[in-house]
Amino acid sequence: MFSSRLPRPLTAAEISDYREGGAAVIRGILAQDWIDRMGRAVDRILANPGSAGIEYTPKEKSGRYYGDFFVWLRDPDFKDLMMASPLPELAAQLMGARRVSFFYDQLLVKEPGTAEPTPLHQDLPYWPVKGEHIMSVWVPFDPVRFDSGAVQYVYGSHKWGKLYAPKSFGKDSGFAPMYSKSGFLTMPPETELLEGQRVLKWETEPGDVIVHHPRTLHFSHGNARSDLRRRAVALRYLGDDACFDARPGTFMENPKVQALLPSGQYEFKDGERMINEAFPLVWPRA
Ligand SMILES: O=C(O)CCC(=O)C(=O)O
Repeated sequence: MFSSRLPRPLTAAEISDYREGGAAVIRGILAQDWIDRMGRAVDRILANPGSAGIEYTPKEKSGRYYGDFFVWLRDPDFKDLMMASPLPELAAQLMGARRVSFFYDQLLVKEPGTAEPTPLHQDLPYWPVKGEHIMSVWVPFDPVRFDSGAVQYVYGSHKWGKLYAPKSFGKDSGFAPMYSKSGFLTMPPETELLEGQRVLKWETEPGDVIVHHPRTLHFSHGNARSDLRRRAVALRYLGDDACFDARPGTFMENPKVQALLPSGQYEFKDGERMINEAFPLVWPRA
């Protein structure tokens, strides 16, 4: 039986680490049966990439950095993870939200020997959403080590009051035309931005998750290990004050992403709460 409830109450320290630092590790949240089931589900997707799936690793190079979006709309295991696992309750408690809806899932796999990094970025500029109750839960299905692609987060950067223009994760991913319209600040060179900053990073075991705020700057290196895969999915949840932001230049303008959604389900008015078949209410449970 796959548990749908949190195995323990969150601690006050976990909640304040998330709110103050903009990222926190929450250990021992998913039982092994969820991990085994999702490991198999991820491998199915890797063997049968989606129509919006992106190979960030060029063909001639070693390893594989694969990304995909809205996998839950075609895979029942991804759907159960975002909806029927302990994660909606976790998101509600960390955000302090009464009602939580699901925005989308993003699969992010770095196979052994993958050089491609994930560039330093904040999530919010990529998304047509605004508000404070917006949260990502990064769920790894393999042990993650610092040299296998652990994600790193700039402490407190969600409170800097700055948003930097989105960057494409891969050169040929098809998103560059959208992002050039965003109008946000151009990010200074990464070394300059990271100089003197406290950077949070954690090695994790399957069952642990990492949560981060949509304005937190984060990045990861490639997977330099030959013995460890790094399969993970980032689940994006929206709470009480999150709503549609009609500004131009977001990833949902990409026709390949729109084609994943039931017709018209990505059209909202500015300021409207995004709840429909494609963005379902997941907490409290029906
Ligand atoms: O998995 C990674 O390398 C990056 C994760 C990320 O950017 C995210 O969860 O928003």
